[in-house]
Parts: sequence; C-alpha cells; structure tokens
Amino acid sequence: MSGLTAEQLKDYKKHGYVAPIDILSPEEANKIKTEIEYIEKKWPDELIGLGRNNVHHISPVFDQVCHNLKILDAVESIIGKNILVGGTTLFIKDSDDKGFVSWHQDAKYIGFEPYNWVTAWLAITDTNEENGCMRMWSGSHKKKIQKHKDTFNKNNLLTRGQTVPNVPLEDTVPNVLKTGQLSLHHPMIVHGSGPNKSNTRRIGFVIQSYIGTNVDQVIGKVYVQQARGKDTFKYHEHTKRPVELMNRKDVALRTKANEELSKIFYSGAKEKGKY
Ligand SMILES: O=C(O)CCC(=O)C(=O)O
Repeated sequence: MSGLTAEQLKDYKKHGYVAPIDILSPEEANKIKTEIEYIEKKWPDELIGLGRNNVHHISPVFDQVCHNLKILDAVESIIGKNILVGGTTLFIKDSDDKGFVSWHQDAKYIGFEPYNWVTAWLAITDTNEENGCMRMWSGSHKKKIQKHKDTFNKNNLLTRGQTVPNVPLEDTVPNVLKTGQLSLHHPMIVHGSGPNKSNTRRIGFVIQSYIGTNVDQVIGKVYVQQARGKDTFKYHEHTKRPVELMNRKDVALRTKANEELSKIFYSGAKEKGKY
C-alpha cells in the first residue's frame, strides 16, 4: 500500500484536509467527463436535482473511481483498512453559474458517526479560484460542530443552504486542483466555494464519503459498497457493483438510495430545496 506520506498525514491532521494528491491522468479524468456528457445527452433528467447523487450505482465508470486503488490507499491512511463507499455526489458548476456552496461542516448534516470517515473530492476539470474551487478553513476541524443557519438560498448548492456565520476569510485557503487530482477533507472542517466566474464548466466528483465499517448512519439509511477489508459491524445494506450503464435494477436501487439520502439531508428542515 502506498498511502499518504507522513508529511501528507501531518497536513491532514493539522489543517483538516490534504491536497493535491495525484490520482488520474488528464485523459482518464476526461473519460469521466465524457461519461457525464453522454448521460446528460441520453437521459437529460438523470444527473439534475437529487440525481446528482449516487451516480456510482448506475455507471461502471464512476463505480471504478470509487474503487481506485490510489484513492483507497490514501483513504486507508486516514480511516484504516476496513472501508465502505457511503455515497457520492457530483458538484457541477456551469460557466458563469451563480451556484455556490456556503460555509459548512459535513458532519453537521450527513449523519455518519463516529467520525471515522473522510470525503474525497476528485477534480474532473481544473478547479481554481476563478471557477469556484472549495475554500477550506484550515484547522477548523479541531473546533466543535458550529451553529448552522438554514438559508434555502436558491443559488446555494447545499440542500438547505446551511451556513456557518462569521468565517474568518483570512484563515481560509483555496483548494486548487488540476484535472485528475484529489483532496481529502475531515468531517468537521468548515469549507465552502464561490460561483464559477469562468467560461468553462467546473466538475468535482465527490465520494461523500468513505466510511470505516465501524461508522453507523444515525439519521437514516444508506446503501454501501465494500471498498476494502471486511465489514464485521454490518450496520448497512451492502449493494452489488454495476456492470453496465443504467441497468434497470441499478437505476431502481439508486432511486431508493437517493430517496433515503433526501430524508437524511432534510431531517428536521422547515422546507425542501431542489437537491
Ligand atoms: O464542490 C464544492 O464546491 C463543494 C463540495 C463540498 O462541500 C464537499 O465535497 O463537502
């Protein structure tokens, strides 16, 4: 196992995230972009709204990313050798898109406990300050869960526009990634991202998240895949990996998985947003 270097692990522990990690060549990442464009053309409703979630259940191309050995080696360095894929999300910002992601902590609303999990953000295109890369509040993972305000702003790409107020911008760092590079972030780190002011699309494929087998879902239900090691805890329903794009049974499974995810994300919310 190659995994993170001692330096990278130190960075993760100190700052709450580590980046950049080289995973895919630009050509490999481009194949994923092509898969997105193919799905969007053939099934225009499939990746929008709630459909941005769990595409790995219906597409072998995305499924293979979740089981990429380089990613799993890096993840193993953080959460140990018994690893499950707990879900995925496509964060796409079209050119000149007003969409943004408010400051938030994933641990606040995702429902995975204990926090032996990590989120993997893979750049399918270059991602930088102009096109709305993530910004990380370095070291904020060491604080408690912060108070979030549900804003339901229509341009917010988070389900309920949950927002941590008063983030000191001077302590936040842009998470700039080249196509095919990855960042790993801690459940408690406060992070967000601005709009895409460029004339090209910004695409992130996010494994949200890789969870240790000892991690339960305390708000609702998730469907998991075994990525590495053994699951002796058996908290979750395990699913098969897809072998063809948009197989009928896989599509039905993804629909169920997304309905369950929606219940988790909107648990206790006063209204529902578009994701
Ligand atoms: O892609 C983005 O801009 C934000 C993604 C995010 O918040 C996350 O992966 O936890």
